[in-house]
Amino acid sequence: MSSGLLVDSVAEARERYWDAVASDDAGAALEVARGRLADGDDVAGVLDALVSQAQRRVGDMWAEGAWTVAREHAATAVSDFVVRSLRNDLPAPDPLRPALLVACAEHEWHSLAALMLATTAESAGERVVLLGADVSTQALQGALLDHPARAVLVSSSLTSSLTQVRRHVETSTSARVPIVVGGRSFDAAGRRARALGATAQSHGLPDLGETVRSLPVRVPPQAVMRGEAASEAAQLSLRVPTLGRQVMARLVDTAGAGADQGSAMWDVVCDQVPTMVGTVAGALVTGDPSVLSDAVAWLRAVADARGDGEELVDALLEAMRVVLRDYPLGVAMLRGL
Ligand code: B12
Repeated sequence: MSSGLLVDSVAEARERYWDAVASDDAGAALEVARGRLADGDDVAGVLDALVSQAQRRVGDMWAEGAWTVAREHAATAVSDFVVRSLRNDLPAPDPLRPALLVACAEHEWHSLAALMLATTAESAGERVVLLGADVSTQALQGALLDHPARAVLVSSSLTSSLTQVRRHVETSTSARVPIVVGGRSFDAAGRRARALGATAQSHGLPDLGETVRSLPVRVPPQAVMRGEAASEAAQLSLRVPTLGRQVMARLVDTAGAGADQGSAMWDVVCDQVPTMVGTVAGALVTGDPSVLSDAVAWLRAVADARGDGEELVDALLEAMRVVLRDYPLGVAMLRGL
């Protein structure tokens, strides 16, 4: 599309954007996004209507087995380029304004969401310090010391990141700074965000400005979580790599012989082992079994879309029940599935 032409409807722009993403054409994708801005849409609206939608579709294409992981990465790179370019076009914010610290949970590599948050907030005149992917407790503490902060915004896509989100809640509130959480791992009703002690949850980009404006200036500190479930979650999340290897070994023993180890679903299930183990911790720390049941339902849907592997999902859950035997509350949740 040439830059002079109007993109006359959101639906049409969305399809043009998707075509550009799917054909790896970053220039064309940026042109569609800039076209929407020229037509009067704001940055939050453009990111929401084009980039969020496209990324969801990217995930669906992979889940259905229609796209490889490499294709998924290429498509994400196009949207990453678009968002960075739009961010680059924004005027510099007031350097004296208290900053919004935008971070992903520790071990969380879904950084495009954080980049979109940063861009949306900057387009509304906020000063943002973008800490990016996989932000450790120490890194967040350092940033809180380095910058007078209005709030911390944490993004978490993986259900296995919820325990790490809680650590950011403790870190941020220990400096009395409000913390807003969001991302795919949260539920629409805000139950998980409340359980983690977040000051607020915001779902989409369009309501981010209002959420930030309505935050208190200071919040009370949230002490380290106590109780059996929280302590099981903390121990489990620290041992995810080891437990993941043990689950994997058991899966190979029990399901490996019968299953086609060359099948696409075998690869998917093996890839998901650490996420699923960490998801048990996520369900425990939020006291919300649906964290686990949603993740399992998603895995079953992937198996279903690919036409095989339901029994592999069952074998994975059985291996987890055996390997996680020292985590009785987690096993009880696994039994309840
Ligand atoms: C792209 C992608 C990746 C890329 C990310 C690259 C990048 N630079 O971000 C890479 C390749 C790194 C990746 C890796 C993995 N991924 Co991935 N990934 C995706 C995918 C396809 C899109 C994510 C994305 O870009 N979303 C775009 C943003 C805009 O959408 P969003 O996250 O929903 O955020 C919106 C709102 O929630 C909100 N928001 C988000 N955060 C916040 C925070 C605040 C404070 C606020 C107010 C709002 C807010 O604003 C956004 C705009 O609307 C999703 C599928 C999907 N449907 O989301 C899977 C997905 C999230 N990944 C998944 C998985 C399992 C993985 C891996 C474990 C796979 C593997 N085996 O390696 C790893 C984990 C890596 C890690 N430790 O983090 C699963 C998660 C399942 C689960 N149970 O949690 C999904 C759902 C898989 C899928 N295909 O459907 N992934």
